Amino acid sequence: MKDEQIKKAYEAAKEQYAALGIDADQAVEKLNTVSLSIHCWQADDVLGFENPEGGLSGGIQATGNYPGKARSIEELQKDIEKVLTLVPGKHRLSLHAIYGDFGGQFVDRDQIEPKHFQVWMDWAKKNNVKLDFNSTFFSHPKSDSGYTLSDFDPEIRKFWIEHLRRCRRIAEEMGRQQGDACIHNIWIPDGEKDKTVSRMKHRELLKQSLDEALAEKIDTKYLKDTVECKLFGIGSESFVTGSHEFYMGYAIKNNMMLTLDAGHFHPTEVISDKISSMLLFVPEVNLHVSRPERWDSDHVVILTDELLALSQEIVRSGQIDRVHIGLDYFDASINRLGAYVVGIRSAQKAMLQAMLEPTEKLRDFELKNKNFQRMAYLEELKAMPWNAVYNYYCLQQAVPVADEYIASIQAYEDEVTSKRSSR
Ligand code: RNT
Ligand code: ZN
Repeated sequence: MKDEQIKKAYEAAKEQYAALGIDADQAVEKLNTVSLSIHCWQADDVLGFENPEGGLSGGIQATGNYPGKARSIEELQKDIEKVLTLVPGKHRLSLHAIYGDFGGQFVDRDQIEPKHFQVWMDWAKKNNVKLDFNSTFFSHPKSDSGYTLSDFDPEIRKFWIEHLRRCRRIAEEMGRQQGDACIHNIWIPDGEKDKTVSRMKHRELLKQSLDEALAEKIDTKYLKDTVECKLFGIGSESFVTGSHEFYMGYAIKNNMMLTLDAGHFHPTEVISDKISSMLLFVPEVNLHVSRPERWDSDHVVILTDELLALSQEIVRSGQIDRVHIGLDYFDASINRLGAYVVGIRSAQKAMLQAMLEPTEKLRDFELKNKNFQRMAYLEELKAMPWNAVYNYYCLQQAVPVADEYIASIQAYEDEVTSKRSSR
């Protein structure tokens, strides 16, 4: 598309929105302040760099074997840098503990230190990106029993408590160096395949382990811990220790952040409707935006009704500063950079649509019991020219407009990722 065309379409869209009392310029400015926390693990199917032969375990799975996954920190950094040239806005990068720079040595999870992540902190500074962090409780022999922090075996628990303590210190260091709190997400795979009798015991153990690991007080200026619940995983169909009720209770009791992953609930249960409740009881909410296709399949985020509903709830709550939007999907069956770019751009498009809503007008209808009018406006809004606004935003930020990024990803595949041998 020519610049002139984009601008012309934007001017027309702006007028249409102005007629509804919405300032499109302001929406663009607002969207530009929304930083998504981009997950590092789409680049290599959640393998990390701890163990070259290591596979993925813990009830999650990346299916497909599209060529070109990142095989080293350098390749992963290069891929993310490329992604960042194809999306507007300033974003964060979310690292997992298995993505450290271990210098060719095996450094076990209870031994990791901030120094193993200095290369990422340097990279982040250079690229003007902020980091978030995740402790890694899966893909390790000490989680083979299916349990980590809630294992019956005190030695296993001790190992993972130490991992968690260390991860908090690493995240704290990231927060210090970047002058902005690093969000540290805690997700454990614990659970089992079949009818479990000692549910309460495992949950008691999890509570106790978390209490112990989180006892060290670290300033929330640098570190914000958040806990992520789940309904089930592969091999943990019947029981998951860290259920929604468990972590909702834990987060409220400890006045800490809660992570809501779009794929971690019953098939027709949606996280969009949880935002307005959780914001009343926990200080902040972290999202793992993902696309469950029939189960927690971690498909690439696309513009679905639920993505839009989620964005609307974030914007309508007026609490956008208390909601952190992280991505969490891993599709190994398609070009991985393409997966990143589509997911990021779709998340932004949904946020933009929500920001272009005449919410006050809709609330007013609601107040007056004019619910036909509310419904009709909500329907009309779907067909408003929000995409012209997004295209303009891309032009303004000097990144590819509309489908232009597709060719760029193909070129990167031809020149870079297709030449990588598989791991
Ligand atoms: C697993 C959780 C978790 C992971 C990442 C890799 O079901 O969603 O957040 O996807 O930590
Ligand atoms: Zn998640």
